[in-house]
Amino acid sequence: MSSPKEYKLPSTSADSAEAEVFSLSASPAALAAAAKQIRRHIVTMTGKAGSGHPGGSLSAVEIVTTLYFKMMRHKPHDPQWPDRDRFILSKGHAAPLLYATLAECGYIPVSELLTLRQMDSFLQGHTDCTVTPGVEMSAGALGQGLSFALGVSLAGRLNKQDYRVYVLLGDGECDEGQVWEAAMASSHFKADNLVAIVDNNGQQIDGWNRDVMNLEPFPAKWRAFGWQVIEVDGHSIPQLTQAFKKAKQVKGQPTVIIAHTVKGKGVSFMENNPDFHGAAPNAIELDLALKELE
Ligand SMILES: Cc1ncc(C[n+]2csc(CCOP(=O)(O)OP(=O)(O)O)c2C)c(N)n1
Repeated sequence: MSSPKEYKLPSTSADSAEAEVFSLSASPAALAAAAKQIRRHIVTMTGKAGSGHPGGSLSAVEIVTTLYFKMMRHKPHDPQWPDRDRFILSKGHAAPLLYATLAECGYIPVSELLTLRQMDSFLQGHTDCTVTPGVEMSAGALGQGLSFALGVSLAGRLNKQDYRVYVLLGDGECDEGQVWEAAMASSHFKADNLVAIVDNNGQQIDGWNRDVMNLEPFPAKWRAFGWQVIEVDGHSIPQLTQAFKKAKQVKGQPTVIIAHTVKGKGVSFMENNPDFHGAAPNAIELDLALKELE
């Protein structure tokens, strides 16, 4: 059986010194267009693959769009640039969201998105940092990303680098004890270059969090663990932008942005529908979804 091979950018790509730091004329209209295009990719990729996780990918589109298209310092043609800001996807099942964003930024060809979950593809169902440029951590087993992100943040401090570390967690993922061990350690070590964003869509694999494992009082828990807490509408790019800017001013403690979102956002019949946590749209549903996303 063959296994996925690492994708390398064509050799024309510039080296670290020459490659440009990504920038988009980040007008509200450009950001909204990028978000919509990413949503179209998510439903198309999962629909063509016949499997995948559209719901929790769609809920975090504005969070990831704001980071990659507005807030983060990064070079798509030099994914290993040492000074890049890091984005760590802890909820690794939202891989379609990350792949679509990386493609829209130019890390990988857009055409490759249709190979999602195929045997030899470098775009597997859960992220694999050994084969996909721009993916910082292999993920899929929930609960590990915040620990990893803290390590990356402390490495930056030790190496006297000023990059920032952003890690996206699911709210259901916060049922994992390891998240809270990492939360405790992050404030102990005063990791103020670390920002956790919780995609607070209220649902997980089996339905509503309040029925499976109640997380409330959620903001108070983070505060008790020593974090600066900011709550936003996770579909508002202006609110997310403000929150990321505010987090940069925080000294001596890490910041968590609790982003209130809707699972399946953007496609009416997927919104708040746990059936689309881990199931792809069929051909008719894909057609309907793309019409809604025109
Ligand atoms: C350690 C671990 N346990 C269970 C799973 C199975 N699983 C995949 S997604 C998921 C629900 C995650 O919920 P949440 O973090 O809220 O993600 P979202 O709703 O945003 O997709 C679960 C339990 C897993 N991937 N890893």
